[in-house]
Amino acid sequence: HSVDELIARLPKTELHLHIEGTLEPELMFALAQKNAVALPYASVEEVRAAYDFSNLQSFLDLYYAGAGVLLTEDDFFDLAWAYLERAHGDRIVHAEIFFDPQTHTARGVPYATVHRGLCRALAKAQQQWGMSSRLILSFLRHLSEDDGFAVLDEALPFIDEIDGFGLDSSELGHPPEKFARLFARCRELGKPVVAHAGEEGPPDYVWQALEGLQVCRIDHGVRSLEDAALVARLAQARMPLTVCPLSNLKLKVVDDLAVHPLKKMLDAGLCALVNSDDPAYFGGYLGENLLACRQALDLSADDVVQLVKNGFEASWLPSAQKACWL
Ligand code: ES4
Ligand code: ZN
Repeated sequence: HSVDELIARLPKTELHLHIEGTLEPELMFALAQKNAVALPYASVEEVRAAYDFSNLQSFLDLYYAGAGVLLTEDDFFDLAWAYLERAHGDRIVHAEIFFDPQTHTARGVPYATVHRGLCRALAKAQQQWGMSSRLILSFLRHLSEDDGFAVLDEALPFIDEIDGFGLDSSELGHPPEKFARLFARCRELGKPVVAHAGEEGPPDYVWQALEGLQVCRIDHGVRSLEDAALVARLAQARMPLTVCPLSNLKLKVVDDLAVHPLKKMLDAGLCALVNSDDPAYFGGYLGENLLACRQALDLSADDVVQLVKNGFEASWLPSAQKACWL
C-alpha cells in the first residue's frame, strides 16, 4: 500500500515511550542470568505467551516484574541503546522518553545509576545519528505524593539533564489532583509537565490534568471524546494527545482497532499523534502502530502526514528546529 511506504519514509517523533516498556524478552532473560535475578518464566516464548492482558493493571504487574532485572548503569544503557537503534531504523529523528525511577529506587538501585545509563545512550544517539531526545522523569501514581517528592530530591543533582516530568501507572483511583503540590514544584523548577489521563480514567481526570497540574500534553486522553466541552477545550488549545493505539488494543481500552477513536480525534481538530507506549509488551513499535491504524481506520496519506506533523508540533524541540521538520 502506497500510504505504508509513506509511513516508513517520513521522519518521525516518538513522544510517549516508557523505556522500561522496551525491554524485549531476550534482553530480559540475558540480564536475569547475568544479574542472578529469578524470573517466573522458563523461556522467552513463555514470557511472550504471558503478555495476554485484561486491563492496565494486569500489564503493570508484569512490567514492574520485568524491570527487576535492571541493576547496573550498563543495564540501563543497553536497554536504551537497543531501543534507540530500533527507533533510528524506524526513521525516528526525535524521541521524548519516560523513565520510572521509583521502580528502581524501591529495589535499592540508586537514582544516579538509572539516570547515567540512560543519558549515556541518548548522548550516543545524538552523536552517532544526530537523533535528538528528551528525558521525562515519570512519577508512579499508585505511590504517595510524598514518595514522589523523595525521588524528586534524589534527582535534583541531575536536574539539568531532566527535560520534564510525567505521571503514569495505575490510573483509576489515583486522580491527577493527588499530585497537585508535586507538579507545582516541578513547574517551579522551570520544567514542562505531562500526565497520563483518560486512558482508563474518566474525562474528569483529563480536566484535572489540565487545570490542576497544568500539563502541556495529555498522554493517551482517548476517553476525552466522552465530554464535548473537554474536546472543545483541547482543540482550542491545540493540546497534544499522545495516543498509543496498540497499547489501547492490548489493554482492552478498545475491543478492536477498527473502533479506535484516533480518526475521530483528528476529525474533531485535536492535536492527536501516534506513539508506541511499551512496544516490547504491546507487539509493535511506532511503525507498526501507524501501519495497524492505517489499515484498521483506512487512514489517508493526509491523515498520516497530519499525525506525523502533530508529533513535531507537540515536541519540546525549539521552534526553529521544529520548523526544519515541518
Ligand atoms: C503505562 Cl500503558 C501505561 N499506562 C500507564 N502507566 C504506564 N507505565 C508504563 N506503561
Ligand atoms: Zn504510557
